[in-house]
Amino acid sequence: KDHGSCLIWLTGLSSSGKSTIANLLEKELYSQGFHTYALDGDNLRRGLNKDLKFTKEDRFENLRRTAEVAKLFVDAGLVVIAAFITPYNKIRHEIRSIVGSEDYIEVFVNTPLEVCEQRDVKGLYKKARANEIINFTGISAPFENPEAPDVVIETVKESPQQAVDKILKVLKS
Ligand code: GGZ
Repeated sequence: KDHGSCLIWLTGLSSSGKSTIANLLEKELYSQGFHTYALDGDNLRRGLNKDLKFTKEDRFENLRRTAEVAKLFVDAGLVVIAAFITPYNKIRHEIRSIVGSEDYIEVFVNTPLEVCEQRDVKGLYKKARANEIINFTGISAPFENPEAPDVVIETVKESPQQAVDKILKVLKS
């Protein structure tokens, strides 16, 4: 597409740093004159997807609908930044095929579970350990490492700015 619209999809555990990177990426793209739109579990699960929970089936439906919405925005000429745990390779594959491989950049925010659990931004790991939350990714639900990510970010070694620079390089190539 000549307007350079595409979908940048961040996958990774809760507290891995997806939102931090997504926010900085959006700021950076905006300052470079791109029109962007950010999608995340917060804005989608409160509205369009509020009927869905965290079973495997509901996650698939959450992500499928999100990918369809993202596709509409990409068709409208936006750079869409999506930050969702996206724990299964099968659904990542489906997202790629909904949007089209040429318009899709998959970013694996690869932060070790121990580090995510230590950060525990919202205290959810603690609740999951206490069985107050069921099907919690990394504790009582699986996270499959991506098989074919376009970018891998190690937040333990790289700053958010370095992560964004890496994504921008792939975006522009
Ligand atoms: C994982 C959960 C769960 C369970 C609530 N498992 O750190 P957060 O809070 O802000 O991000 C998590 C968010 C995950 O929603 P996604 O739509 O990204 O998930 S998926 O891609 O798997 O559909 C977390 C919160 O929701 N949360 N319960 N059981 N995360």
